[in-house]
Amino acid sequence: MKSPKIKDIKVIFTEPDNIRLIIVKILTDQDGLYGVGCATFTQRPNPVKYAIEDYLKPFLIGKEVNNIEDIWQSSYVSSYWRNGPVLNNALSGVDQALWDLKGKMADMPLYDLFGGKTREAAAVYVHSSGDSNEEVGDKMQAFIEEGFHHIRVQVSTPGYSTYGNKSAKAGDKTLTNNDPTLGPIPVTKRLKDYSDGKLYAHPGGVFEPKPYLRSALSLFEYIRDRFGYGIEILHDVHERIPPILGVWFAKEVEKYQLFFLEDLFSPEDNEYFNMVRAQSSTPIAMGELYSSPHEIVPMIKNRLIDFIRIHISDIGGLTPAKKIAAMGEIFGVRTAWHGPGDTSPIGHAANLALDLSCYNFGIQEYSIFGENTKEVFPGCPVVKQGMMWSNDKPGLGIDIDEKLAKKFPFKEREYGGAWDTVRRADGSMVKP
Ligand code: GCO
Ligand code: MG
Repeated sequence: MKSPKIKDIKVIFTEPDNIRLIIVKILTDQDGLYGVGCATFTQRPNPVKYAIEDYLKPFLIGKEVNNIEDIWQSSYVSSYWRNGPVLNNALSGVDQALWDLKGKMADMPLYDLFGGKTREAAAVYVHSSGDSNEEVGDKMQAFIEEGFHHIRVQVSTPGYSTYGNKSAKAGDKTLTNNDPTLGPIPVTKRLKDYSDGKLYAHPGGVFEPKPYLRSALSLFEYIRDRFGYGIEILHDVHERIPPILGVWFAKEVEKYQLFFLEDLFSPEDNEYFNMVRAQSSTPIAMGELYSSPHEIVPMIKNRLIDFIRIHISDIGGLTPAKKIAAMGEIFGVRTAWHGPGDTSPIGHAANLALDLSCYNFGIQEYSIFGENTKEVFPGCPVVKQGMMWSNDKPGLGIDIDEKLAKKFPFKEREYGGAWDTVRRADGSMVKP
């Protein structure tokens, strides 16, 4: 079949539910035939847009859309220096749009193109967060009644900034300095000093590892007391603790039988996963911060993780993700693609195409789509009874309503939308 050619490449910015999303649309020389892809790097949208409009677009106009692998390989090295979240998100937007086009031309949903379904639907996990163990438990109960079976649990550490919850605000009265790990300096004073009061994407504050670890362990004890072991619970450390405490924590939580423990370390501390493997059988998930094959391959090759948590657009799209999933299958590592609010519904549809077709699927993270988001993206994957279902339409099976998307322009943000600045009580930076 003669391949259509790329006629234009558009970048669409929209934030229907207060999270900045980046979409790529590839128009072909066949009227009405186009593809869509996710290029969402919510903290740095502009460089992704420039990388597409100023570099990939002139490089790709006129190329045949059939040749996805050749376009991916040549685009990947067209910058000579490669990898990293900016260039990979730009590449992902193009790549996912080409796969969407491939499915439309073959009149097949993408999972069929990838070898067909290995399961009817993809089990998802949702987030239960709260300022107390009881609040987390109550939200869990509601999710269980909706049919969810996998739930990520995160609780606030009283008086501190905690990932996955409202953070302590400056001068938070619940702060106490009778915590032996903090020493004599009045913590309340420190918090007032360091919070600059500006609005971050995630409000910052003071984080201390030991109070966090104690509150997380008390949460797991509470959850297992209240719900038993019939429900799967997950937890995201979000890289904030000194690595050796991560090794200790992975051992401490064994008795709570987590489905997985996520982001114990920052990517810079990958070597510590060797220690965890030697001392603990807690299932380990890592990957959302990886944006290069150099970070990913050793983790799979050495079986240092149980779940691949990669943010697919951060590694360049479906073309590399398919290969990483296949490598995972050979090494017994399962997939758990990153699925936060800052993955667009188009990105979630791309996750789902792999979830349904890969034998070594593990679990799919699902951040509940907002009402505006569902309007802007007709064909959003449907989630019911704790599972994500494909609509079986050709390609990714989802679209973007450009007119509606324009009604949700990017809002102004402090510092352009920086990730929150979280500091230790002594003022030193906490690395996410
Ligand atoms: C998760 C992630 C997210 C990230 C966010 C960064 O497990 O879903 O940790 O919450 O923090 O996607 O922009
Ligand atoms: Mg995470």
